[in-house]
Amino acid sequence: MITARSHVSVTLGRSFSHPPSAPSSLEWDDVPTALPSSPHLSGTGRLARCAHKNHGKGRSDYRFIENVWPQPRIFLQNDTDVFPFDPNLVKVVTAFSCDIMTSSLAGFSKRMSLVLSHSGPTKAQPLELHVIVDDDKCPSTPQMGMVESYSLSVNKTHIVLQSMQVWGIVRGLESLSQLAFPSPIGLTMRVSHIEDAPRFPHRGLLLDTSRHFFSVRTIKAVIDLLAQNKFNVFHWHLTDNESFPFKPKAYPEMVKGAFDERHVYSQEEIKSIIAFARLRGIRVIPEIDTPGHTRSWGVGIPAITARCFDKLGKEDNDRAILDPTNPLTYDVVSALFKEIFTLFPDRFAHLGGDETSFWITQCWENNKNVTDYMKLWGMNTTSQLQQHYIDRLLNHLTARDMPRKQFIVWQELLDMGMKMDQAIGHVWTGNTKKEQMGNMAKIVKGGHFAILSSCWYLDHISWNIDVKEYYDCDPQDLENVSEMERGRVLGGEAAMWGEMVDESNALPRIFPRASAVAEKLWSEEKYTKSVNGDKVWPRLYEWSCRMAERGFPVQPGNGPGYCPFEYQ
Ligand code: CP6
Repeated sequence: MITARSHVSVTLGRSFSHPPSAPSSLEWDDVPTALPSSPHLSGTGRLARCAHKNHGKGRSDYRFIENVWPQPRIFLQNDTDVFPFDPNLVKVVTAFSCDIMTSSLAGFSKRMSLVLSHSGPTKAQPLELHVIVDDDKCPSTPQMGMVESYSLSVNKTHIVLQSMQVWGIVRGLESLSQLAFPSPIGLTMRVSHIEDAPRFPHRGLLLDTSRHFFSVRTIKAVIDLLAQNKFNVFHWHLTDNESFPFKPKAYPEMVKGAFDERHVYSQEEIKSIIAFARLRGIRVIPEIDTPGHTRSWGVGIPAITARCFDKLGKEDNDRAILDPTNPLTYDVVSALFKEIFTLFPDRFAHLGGDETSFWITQCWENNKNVTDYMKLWGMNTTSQLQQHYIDRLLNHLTARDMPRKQFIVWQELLDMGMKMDQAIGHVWTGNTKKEQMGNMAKIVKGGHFAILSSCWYLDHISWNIDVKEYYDCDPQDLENVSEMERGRVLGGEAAMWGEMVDESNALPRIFPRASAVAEKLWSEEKYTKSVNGDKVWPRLYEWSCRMAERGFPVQPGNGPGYCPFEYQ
């Protein structure tokens, strides 16, 4: 199985000293080896042990679920086949050399050492981890279409992890880290075989850094958790009405739109976030939302936002849409996009375009300067004016000196009949599942690729966790669409709008709820459709405990319980 190229061996992790004895709430007869043995597909048999009615024991049971999150496509295990594992005794054997792999191995080792410190000493044997990557290249950046599939075989003497590209290795190491669990015999690993591949190529989280500012540290923690959940897109909603946390080199006065000078992302910080995300196989897609949602733009350069008036002609100072009549608007927008397109290496960029209608009425229809401009250009409707704005914008964004990008826009731009060839539609509206799916269908029937967010609003909270509803929503449950149209669904994004979250609560609000979305977008359609609130409960509880144990402040999975090692 190992390729014939010359192999490099490195020892994983530094030497590690165990605490004398780690606390354990387990009884001996609870040890996994006491469980019935029969090879089976995970997600069936043993999950029943963790019936959620058993609230008293609930969370501690997580050690006995053969959980990998999200659920792998093929996952074979034998209940009794476990062995003591020590990350410090793992020798990595590979012919592949790439910082992405090295960094993932280091992350794996760090996480394992942490769990080891909770497990007490093990009597582990040395073991070889063979990493096989078919494609020699060390990619400069993750992109749409990257290969994330992998196969993983684990036994007492060898672990073999294989993928076409390094991205599959990154995903496979996440799975491997979840096959290990603390037990009375110390850190324990399961003999397993996994064949895995994502269902959708676009699996993201939107984070809004305009309504509240998030530190670089918190953004990196979010990105690390995204990778642990096998997401692959961080959609950065960078600017909006409330603040403009960026200082363009071409128009530095725009930074006046930030909350204050401390609440700004420098180019260096953005680069460091992108580099951090790259090592985890996470694409960073920037969104600069125009022409609406731009109140903060006018703080630095008032002339580029349109003046607004009510029906009686009284001025309303809520200037939150760009002035499409001012040539300076296009200069600023194109200079800003040029910087953003250069800074962010992803081939996709999000252009926003949402919720313009209110401001179009107030600030375009009731603004004499704007209506005069429309007459001059022979335009009868503000819809034509918005199309005019888009055409002029696209002219700049596709100019020769601009980095080439594939554009994503919010759905209503396409719904309003705006012509934007090749744009990907991002669906965010719909009060019912029927409406949401109808909106998806409209986009793909119009010949566009589509991304779904409507069902996965992390800012909408209820007394319990909303995962059941998250599972009930499937991006491809479309009526009256052809197979080709159905194939235009690229995936989806959980959306963390920033009004109600800041540094203190964003992480627990995102996870583990976004983990349900991660599974919906990664795992097989048949599996995620079979998952209901009851069925997912023990797995999600285990997974939330694992993230907590790894040092992330995630909220409880759902219902009462405890983790053997809670976040602190
Ligand atoms: N901000 C921006 C928002 C929303 C959108 N765009 C939004 C509005 C209502 C709901 C969810 C999100 N807060 N810029 C729409 C895409 Cl329910």
